Amino acid sequence: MPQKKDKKKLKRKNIKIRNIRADSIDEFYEEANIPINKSVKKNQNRTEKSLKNKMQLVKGQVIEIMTNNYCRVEFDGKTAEVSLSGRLKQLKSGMRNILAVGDFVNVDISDIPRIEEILPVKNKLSRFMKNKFHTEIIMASNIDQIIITASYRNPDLKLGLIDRYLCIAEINNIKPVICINKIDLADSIEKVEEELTFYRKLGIEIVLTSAEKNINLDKLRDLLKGKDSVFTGHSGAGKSSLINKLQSGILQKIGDISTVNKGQHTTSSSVMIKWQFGGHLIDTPGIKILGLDSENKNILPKFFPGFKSLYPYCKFKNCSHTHEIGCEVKTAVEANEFDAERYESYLRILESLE
Ligand SMILES: Nc1nc2c(ncn2[C@@H]2O[C@H](COP(=O)(O)OP(=O)(O)OP(=O)(O)O)[C@@H](O)[C@H]2O)c(=O)[nH]1
Ligand SMILES: [Mg+2]
Ligand SMILES: [Zn+2]
Repeated sequence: MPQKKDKKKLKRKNIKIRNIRADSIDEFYEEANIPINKSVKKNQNRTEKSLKNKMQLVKGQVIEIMTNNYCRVEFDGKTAEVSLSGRLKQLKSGMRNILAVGDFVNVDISDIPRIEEILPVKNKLSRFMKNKFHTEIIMASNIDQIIITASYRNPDLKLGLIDRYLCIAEINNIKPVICINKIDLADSIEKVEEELTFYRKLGIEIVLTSAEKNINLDKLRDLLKGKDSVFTGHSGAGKSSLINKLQSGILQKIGDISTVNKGQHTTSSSVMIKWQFGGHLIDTPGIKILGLDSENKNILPKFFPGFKSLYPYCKFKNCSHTHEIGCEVKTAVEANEFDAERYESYLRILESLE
């Protein structure tokens, strides 16, 4: 039994205990140089064998986490409460949060439905507990897009905030959509467009809406159709108003679910709700505190909007675009080829992560 010794080894090597998912379990064991527990391996083989024999697997998506071992899965156009297979439970022991809302899974429906496999994720949004292990909590995975919502007036549009959310989207490999709401309070749309030139040039999807005056809600709906989306943005931007206008009652539904299961939620209370027009709204309470943290500081020079086409030409590979010589970003700013205000916004964000 190597576990005890290996735990020490882990400590010595100072390997971060992170969230390990079923699809990466073999990699984890290899990385940490731990021989895979024989009984786990045996079980795995046994499961694989019976898998071939009598299982009837269908692909589904986790839309709500109920308890540690139960979640709600959508498959074949319906939803069902499903438990983890014994093998996955075994892998899970000692690890938190093996499942997240948005995970695609293979469910065996030959008997009482059970999750047999968690499929690799394309992206995820996490937050980290402020404990010594910096434990990762996955709020949602397989997110198609993040709707960055900001009001044009009341409160006034702050592009610096949009920059921050764009960095988060880029770092997490999620497509961003900028939604400028309360457009009814703008004197001229041309003026609004002028303020957004930088983002338009980068090819970022932008929609100007008014939840109050029903402006461009059909455009927003078209963007959401068939996709799994997260709404984020400052308080008072109009997220709830927009969502309610798109589908009245949908937010109450979220409220119901989170109250009913209060106390049972051990990992996360994120939920996915179906839009009538197709796709899902991912509601995750953690989204309100979604932010950049100091760990992102080193990668920001590669993820700030618009830097992708410039930083490969900087003289230094790890250029921070602040003081280095031969910096392509600074050269572009000086030549008026890169928006100076956005560059300043970058410097402010960088500074805030000190
Ligand atoms: N003029 C105008 N007011 C709006 C519009 N959309 C929302 N509001 C108002 O803005 C305020 C805030 O809207 P909410 O929908 O609650 O904002 P939110 O983004 O959900 O805010 P949090 O839940 O705190 O994050 C409300 O008083 C809305 O009536 C709009 O398009 N135009
Ligand atoms: Mg709200
Ligand atoms: Zn540079």
